Amino acid sequence: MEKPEVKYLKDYRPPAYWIDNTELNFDLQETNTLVKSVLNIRRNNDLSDKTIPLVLDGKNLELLFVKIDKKHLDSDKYQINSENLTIYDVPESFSLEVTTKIQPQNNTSLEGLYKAGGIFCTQCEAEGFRKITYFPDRPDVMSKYSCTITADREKYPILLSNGNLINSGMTDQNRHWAQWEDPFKKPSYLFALVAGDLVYIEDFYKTKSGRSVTLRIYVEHMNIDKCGHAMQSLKKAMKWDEDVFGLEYDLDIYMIVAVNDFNMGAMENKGLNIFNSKYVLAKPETATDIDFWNIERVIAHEYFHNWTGNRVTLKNWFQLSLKEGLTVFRDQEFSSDMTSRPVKRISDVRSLRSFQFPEDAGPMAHPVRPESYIEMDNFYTMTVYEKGAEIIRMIHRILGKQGFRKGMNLYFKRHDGQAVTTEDFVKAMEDANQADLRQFRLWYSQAGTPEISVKRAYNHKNKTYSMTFTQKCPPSPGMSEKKAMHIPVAVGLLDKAGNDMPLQLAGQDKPEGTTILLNLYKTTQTFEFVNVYEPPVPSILRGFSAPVKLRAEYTSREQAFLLANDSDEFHRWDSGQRFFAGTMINMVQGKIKNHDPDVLGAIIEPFRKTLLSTELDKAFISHVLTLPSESELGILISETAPIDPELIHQVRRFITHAIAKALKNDFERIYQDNQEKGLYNIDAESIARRSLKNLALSYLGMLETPEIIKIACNQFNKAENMTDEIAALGVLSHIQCSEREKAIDDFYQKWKSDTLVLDKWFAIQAGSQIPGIIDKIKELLNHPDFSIKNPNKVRALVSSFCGMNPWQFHHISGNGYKFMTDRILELNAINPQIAARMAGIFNHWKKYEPSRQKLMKAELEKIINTPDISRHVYEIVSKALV
Ligand code: 0A1
Ligand code: ZN
Repeated sequence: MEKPEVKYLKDYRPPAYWIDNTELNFDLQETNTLVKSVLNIRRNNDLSDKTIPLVLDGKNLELLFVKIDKKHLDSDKYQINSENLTIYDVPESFSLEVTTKIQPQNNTSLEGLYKAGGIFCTQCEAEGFRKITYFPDRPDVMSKYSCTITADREKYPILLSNGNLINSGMTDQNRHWAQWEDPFKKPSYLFALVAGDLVYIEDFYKTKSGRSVTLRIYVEHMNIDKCGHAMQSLKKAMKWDEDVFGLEYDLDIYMIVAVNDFNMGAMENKGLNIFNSKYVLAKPETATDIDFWNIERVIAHEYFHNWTGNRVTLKNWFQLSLKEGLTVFRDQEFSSDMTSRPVKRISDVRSLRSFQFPEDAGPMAHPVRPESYIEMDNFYTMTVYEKGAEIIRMIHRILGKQGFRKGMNLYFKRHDGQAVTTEDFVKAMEDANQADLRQFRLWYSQAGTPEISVKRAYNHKNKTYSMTFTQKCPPSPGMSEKKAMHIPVAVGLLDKAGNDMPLQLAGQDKPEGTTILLNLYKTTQTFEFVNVYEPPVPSILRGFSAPVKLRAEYTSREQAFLLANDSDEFHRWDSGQRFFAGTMINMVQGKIKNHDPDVLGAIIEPFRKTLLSTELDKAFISHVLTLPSESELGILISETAPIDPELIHQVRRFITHAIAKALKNDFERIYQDNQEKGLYNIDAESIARRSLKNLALSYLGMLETPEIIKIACNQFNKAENMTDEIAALGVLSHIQCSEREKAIDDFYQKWKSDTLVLDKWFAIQAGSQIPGIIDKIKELLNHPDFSIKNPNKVRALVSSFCGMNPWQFHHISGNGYKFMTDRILELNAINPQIAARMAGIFNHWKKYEPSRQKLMKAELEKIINTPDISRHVYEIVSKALV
């Protein structure tokens, strides 16, 4: 294909025209939908050039009429091409009326206005509004919207848009209409419309200033009994944002709609959030504990966007992290307050390291504030979201909780109602605290994960302890030289007994606490602690105070010691993971022999101690005892050697099996002791108990004995909640036995009418460790309940195979790779966004051993040489091939 255009941050120019009011009129029909828009347009007089034509974005639209100030415009006064409508010689201020025709029922990209499962709905972020009508589809053009929807009354009894319902009525016997008005100015990406046969649950929230807000969750009829948890989550989020940030909701109604066909998790459209049903619907029988948590998190995330994203929005898409990094930070803090802070931190860091670190070291590496893109949809990345949140977390640490709050207050005071940049945010933080974040800003502009090494030395005579930190950041695409960053590193020192030492830096007159924040500014920097009464074991990067790779060169004895003693739970967990990973990596690399009893003993003893601990929180125990996955091991290995997924699989399997065998009795006891007592509950303690119990079951499952199969079947058959049911099915799914087949069939029969539960059924099979599972997966592509058009189904069956089954995906036959390429090419024509996400699976091909490299490269070449490849897929694949 021709090289698509690249957009650059440096080319940003303010808009030439403002749109003060946008009046939309939708006539929803079965074959054609008519969209009429009336825009009040005003030239941006800040620009000196008064002759710039009006350029509107539009894609896949059929233009019917254009009128200026109510008069039809002659066709020689405007021009259309596949991307724009350009109108020349327009007055300084005028009204523009445009009527377009679209076919939402044929729109499989799930972007713009689309119809799926009989429901009309929109997804406008990032650039989907241009698929609805001609408009300056950019976030710095903010406008007041009103929206009138007309549709068949029986098929679409519910008609929704942003803001407040102003009026409604009948046009004839069969068709009705509703008019909505949003009093707040917003960019086009926050526009939303829904029409369908939906029902809702309703509740109310009284804001801290005493206003009553109506809360509604709209779903398909059969899901009305699964909305309670989402509603409770929303109310908790509203309260939390008032308590922690003083932020109140601003409209009289807040609506959430759940749809099955959705590219992402959810969307924060003003007053009318549209959600992937996966993040709304839950009852204990159908949703797991993790699902319940995710719903609470995503509901909160979208709600928090009302301030961080909607009230203060983006100047351009390069600033995406301004709303996403900040909102992820807010949802993480919310979840920490609702559940357990250390456990939340552990799972967030685990996912950051598993997904964001590799992204930042691969061909798609980009700064949190990117400099360029081909397709914005490809930049909804772990870097923009999760690394962006880490940046905010560092600011929070550096300024402290109160300083951060002061910064937030100033940010809203200055920028409410505006479209701004990450720079504006940092400036507000700085100004509110008289802080200097000049060097810190590099976190936004430099890609790559900084690496920190530490040299430590204890001086017996002077009782001093010095730590010398050296930072470096590997080169990224288009950015070879990196400057030293401002990196906050939280440190503690443990004495021989495992207690925290009081910390006193040279120059301080007394100790200040037992965790200290060391600020690194230079490439190499030394810190000296005084009055250190014995050689300590340092606990470095407590709470994961910065998103860096730490090369601390701990001995395995120190790691085991920290696992047993560190008062910082994050670092305690991290030490355990490094310890377990280190042993497995040594085995993969042939540095130690599999059957060395000392090696196994060295792993099993700390494992047993943690498993049987009575003081530790059970959720924490489950995290510590979840060994680094095959993918995580691959990432660690790839830093020094090529990845061989088959070898990693064998070693990890060997170790888990050995642990299961050695601790069989302990696991059985834990399994029994943590059975449900009394009623099922979703409080943190019950969730932790179930997770430990099911972890024990999964280790026992490694033994594949008839006895264990019986236990798993028993749990599967008796389970009254999805957490236990799916955990048991998961264990059976890896064991070749007749009980496995029966359980898979029974599960299908029981849940065949619940599409979200069927996603779990597909995913469990895709993750099965039974050799040759790819044939089963191919067969499932033709299952009547599978649909390549539904992103959740694609993620369940196709992505789970790559993610949960790396050794089979990377099978040396290349069959896994071919399977993926076929899916990517199939999806390219249906839904380019999802196709591009799938294509990312080959991003790390260079990290593998030569034969697999060659195979993956061939697939990438096949994709890029396919005619009609979308811009989305082109961007990912062309960058991977560089
Ligand atoms: N802004 C939403 C997620 C979202 C992002 C992109 C989309 O299409 C390209 C759709 C939704 C959020 O952060 O929740
Ligand atoms: Zn978001």
